[in-house]
Amino acid sequence: MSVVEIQTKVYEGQKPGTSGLRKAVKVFQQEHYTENFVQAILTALGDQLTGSTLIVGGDGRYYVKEAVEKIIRIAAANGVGKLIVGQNGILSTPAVSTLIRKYKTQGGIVLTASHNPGGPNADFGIKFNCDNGGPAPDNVTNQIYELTKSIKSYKTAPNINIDITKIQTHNLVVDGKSFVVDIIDSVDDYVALMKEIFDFPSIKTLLQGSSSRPKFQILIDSLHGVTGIYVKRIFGLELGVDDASMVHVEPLEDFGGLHPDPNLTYAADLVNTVRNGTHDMGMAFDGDGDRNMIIGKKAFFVTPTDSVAVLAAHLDIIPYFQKTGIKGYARSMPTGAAIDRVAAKKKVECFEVPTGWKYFGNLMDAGRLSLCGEESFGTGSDHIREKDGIWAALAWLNIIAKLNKSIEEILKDHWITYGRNFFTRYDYENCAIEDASRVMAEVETKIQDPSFKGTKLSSGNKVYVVGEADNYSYKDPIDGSVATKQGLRVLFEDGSRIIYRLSGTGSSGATIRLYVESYESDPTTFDKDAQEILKPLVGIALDLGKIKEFTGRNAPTVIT
Ligand code: VG1
Ligand code: CO
Repeated sequence: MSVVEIQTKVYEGQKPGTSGLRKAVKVFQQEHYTENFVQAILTALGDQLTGSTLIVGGDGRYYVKEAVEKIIRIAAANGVGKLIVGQNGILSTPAVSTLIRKYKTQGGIVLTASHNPGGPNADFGIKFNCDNGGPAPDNVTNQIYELTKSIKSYKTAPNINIDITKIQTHNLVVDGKSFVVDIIDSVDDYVALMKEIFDFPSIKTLLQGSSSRPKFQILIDSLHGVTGIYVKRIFGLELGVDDASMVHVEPLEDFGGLHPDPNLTYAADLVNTVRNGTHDMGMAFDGDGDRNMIIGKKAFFVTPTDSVAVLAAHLDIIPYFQKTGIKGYARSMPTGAAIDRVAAKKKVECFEVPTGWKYFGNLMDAGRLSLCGEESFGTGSDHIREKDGIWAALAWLNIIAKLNKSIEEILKDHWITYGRNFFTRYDYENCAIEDASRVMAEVETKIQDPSFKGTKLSSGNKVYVVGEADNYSYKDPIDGSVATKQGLRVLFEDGSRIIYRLSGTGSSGATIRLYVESYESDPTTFDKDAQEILKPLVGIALDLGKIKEFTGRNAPTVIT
């Protein structure tokens, strides 16, 4: 097999966002566009590149197969020693992280736009994960981006044709050097890891029922994303869940037209079925399998903020943490602070990091973090370096099996012990970039005024006093790196918070995210609806950013 060098031109805007490069499929399909970015990833590996092993796989969306084919050829031509590729190009994001760690590779390339829709007219994405299994940190993605700005050519071995549908090892010689492509089962290694972490026998007893307790009925919705194949193996084969309880479990290139984002809006089917049915628990996952939504009987909603806090409170039930100990907790900045209260009570270290899983990795590598979460339906632990949807569902089941309580009872007990952090997020998707920028500028100007601190803001009969306000920046406690401009924060004296951010995962336009949180210790409030409790604060937030005026929107696209 011979190598050729292809001349190319620079494409503007190949800057990775919160989680990799995400653009419309049509953008990736432009001549040399995908190749340029892949070459930049490989070049950025520097000394590690020659003879390296990399994992390659994606969420099964449209264009994954084409991209895998291109990566195989470009990797071969650049002196990579071995690629481990999921069958049909399919690997969930948590599975890629698992494989990088298990086979101690130099990293992996994840082909996904995660929760963004798929298909020829929707989105695609490419993300690089480093040798710890986690998304590349800012210094690496910046380096990749710099390389894309000056690229003149890329190398490829155009005659390589590998059948990625069959599990098989291909030994090639490229330019006189050995090059191996190992097509592997997409699920095996991940399942093995889950079985080491959790108490599968007791989860199985819970799901099958026993003489002392009826079957705990679950309904799983994979939204036609990648988790379908993992769900069928783990819940179907290993845990004996019947087919009718697992829906949308065939990965499809366009997710069957669904928006593979597990929230109350896009997983409405699941929510309605559970609301009207007899299920004890419903769960949904996103396109690439790193997000999860958990609901209880009659669709009792568990916010991601509460979910990670409840897991934190009961983490010692899970066999993995009995072995490793509980090293620390963390959440992303906009995530509600419920887990902080658990950490304080249990005297465990707790960190706040910017949005995006890449910020948790250093803490985990340094042995200071066991469990973390994001309000965006991301929950995970140091078993890998990505958030992990199926892991979160299994963690809940393991805890339910032990506590022998319903999800609602577990939550209510939690609030009695710790109080309740009411939380909501408003997303204004696909706004004009100028409109979204005006909202952010409006808030930033206001909060930078020295007199803003101490201001009383009111809505209805509620008055909130501003304690602090800033544009959030974070210094990594391990390597000292600093991330600035991570979101505008208004922190009130009573602990309530309003946060404004622009999304870094969209492929066009701008999405404003507004996060609102308030803490209540009065048990008479616990049963109240979050929207009702947070209404005054939301009103203040909308006014402060003049959101209606600048965006022309009367309501957000998604409320969580
Ligand atoms: C969103 C979420 C963030 C998450 C990121 C990647 O980012 O807010 O918490 O880490 O998506 O998730 P942004 O910049 O759009 O707010 V995934 O499942 O799309 O990889
Ligand atoms: Co995802």
